[in-house]
Amino acid sequence: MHEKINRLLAEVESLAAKSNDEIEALRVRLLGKKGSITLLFDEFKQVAAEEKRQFGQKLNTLKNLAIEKINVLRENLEGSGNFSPALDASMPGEPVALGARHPLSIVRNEIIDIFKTLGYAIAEGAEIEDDYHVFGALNFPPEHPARDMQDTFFVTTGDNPVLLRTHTSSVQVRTMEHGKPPIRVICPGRVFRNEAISARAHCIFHQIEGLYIDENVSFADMKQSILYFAREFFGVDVQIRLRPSYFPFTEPSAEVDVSCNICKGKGCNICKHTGWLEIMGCGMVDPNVLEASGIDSKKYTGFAFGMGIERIAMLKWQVRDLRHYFENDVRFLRQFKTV
Ligand code: 2U9
Repeated sequence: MHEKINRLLAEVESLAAKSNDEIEALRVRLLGKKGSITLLFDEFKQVAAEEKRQFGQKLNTLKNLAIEKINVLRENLEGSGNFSPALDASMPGEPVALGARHPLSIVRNEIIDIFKTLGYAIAEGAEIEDDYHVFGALNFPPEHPARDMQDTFFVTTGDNPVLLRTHTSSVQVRTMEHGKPPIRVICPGRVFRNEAISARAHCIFHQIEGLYIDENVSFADMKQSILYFAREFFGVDVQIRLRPSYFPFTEPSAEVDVSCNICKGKGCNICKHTGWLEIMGCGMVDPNVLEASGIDSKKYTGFAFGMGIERIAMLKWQVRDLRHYFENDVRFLRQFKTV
């Protein structure tokens, strides 16, 4: 092996070439898959353990020398003017693989754009909040289960514990504290709930909530705004229905369904043969909530609504398992590429 390395060292020292093709032929002969230096590396595997260090160093020197020599030959050829570039600088470049927006961002942006046309401003706030802005100001009674460790991630304990927000409503509370009606605001953001992860639930998810407060804002205004949103998002033929519900922060409250966009209301697996899909909750802001943030509930009324972005995105694209949204598997994400 010594001899072979020495012979190749001498050969490398005296390498010469007149064209790009000759240089490439030399490279393949020495360093290609079956090149003499590459084959020596295969042979090296059989060398006795005590000799490995000595041979290894020599072999690496040989390989580096060969690479360097070939590079020098290329540079010299370029400088000599005999260079015929393999690369045609006038050719269009290699296409760059562009990324795409995450499906949750696509849906969030679409929803925001719809409410922007109705004059809503966008507000964002902190993910780590205090109990007062997440629960207290929203009329949650002290014993409400959401205030339990089993439902909410607490950062500190005490009189006004710090926690990971379970909804973006704290952003609307702070908007009310700092501003005066009319208030028309849409609040997108990440929220956290202490839930087991499954196809239908996650401990982190995304919400968009909206709040509209002014004089004479009515339940009919809310219904019409939601119908407008549903038709813009799901299509002009969509119907909505409201079912009575309960939330501590709104009274009266309702769940909103849209007619199933898959079976057009006839009944299918997606809508569980009901013809309807639940998309959001809504209601008239409870006077206690207005008063807690310094808004005169005798003068002003308002409505609010909230939806989970994952759920809306699942309905839009018939995604059956929301864990796909968090795994960042490019095979999933590529399907939402728009360019
Ligand atoms: C203030 C006053 C009222 C926000 C609202 C809902 C109804 C609602 C859920 C939808 C699915 C949460 O993501 S989800 O689990 N939300 O049903 N949210 S009304 O009401 C507010 C917010 C702020 C000051």
